[in-house]
Amino acid sequence: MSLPVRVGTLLVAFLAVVGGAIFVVIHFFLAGPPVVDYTSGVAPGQAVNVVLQEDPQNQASNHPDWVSYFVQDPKTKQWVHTLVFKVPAGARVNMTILGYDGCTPLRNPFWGKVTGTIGNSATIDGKTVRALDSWKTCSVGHTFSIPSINLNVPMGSPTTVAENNNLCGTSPCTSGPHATMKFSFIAPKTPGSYLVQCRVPCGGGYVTGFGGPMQAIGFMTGQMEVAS
Ligand SMILES: [Cu+2]
Repeated sequence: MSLPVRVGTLLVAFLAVVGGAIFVVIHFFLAGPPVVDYTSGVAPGQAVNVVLQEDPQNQASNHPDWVSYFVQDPKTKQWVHTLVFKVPAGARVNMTILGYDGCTPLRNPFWGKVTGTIGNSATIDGKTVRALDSWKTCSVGHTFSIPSINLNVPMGSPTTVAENNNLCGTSPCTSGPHATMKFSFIAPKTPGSYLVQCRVPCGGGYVTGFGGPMQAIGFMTGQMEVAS
């Protein structure tokens, strides 16, 4: 082989390795979970209807056994594996959350209280609630909380032992025992990113239950993007 051919071959091989490394970094380390947009086509002052579900697993990531939220795309109605969604500033946000996961007791009964919603209440399967006692009954799966606006809503779970032994096993869930939570709140007037966090120690297999999905964006941690 002539020298130019050898140099050329070496260069091509080198660039292939560099390209592969760049792909790995961008694809696995820098790419965040997708943002589901609830702002397009919404007139000023109009309410938006955000639909989520929380599941015992996800089958949509490198960690299929982690508990996770999903967000429904308002246009396609497809479930997207993420907990990042965008709403208009100052809009009324009507939330519907399907709770397919089983119950886990809260570390602090304070997180069983509904705060920051219109009326400081939510409905679970049509019943108005202001607080859930996760120690008295098996009743709380996760929480949906946005700390900076004092929003905290405990998510109801299927309540019976039979239901908890027979949870939906393929995510995003389309059937199986679940509770349906509804509540509304007013999005902040200031555009920006607002942290969304679950307060149930639902990171099974991690120290104190607060690792894994609890600290991974798109699972039990997310962001509400408020658009200007
Ligand atoms: Cu959780």
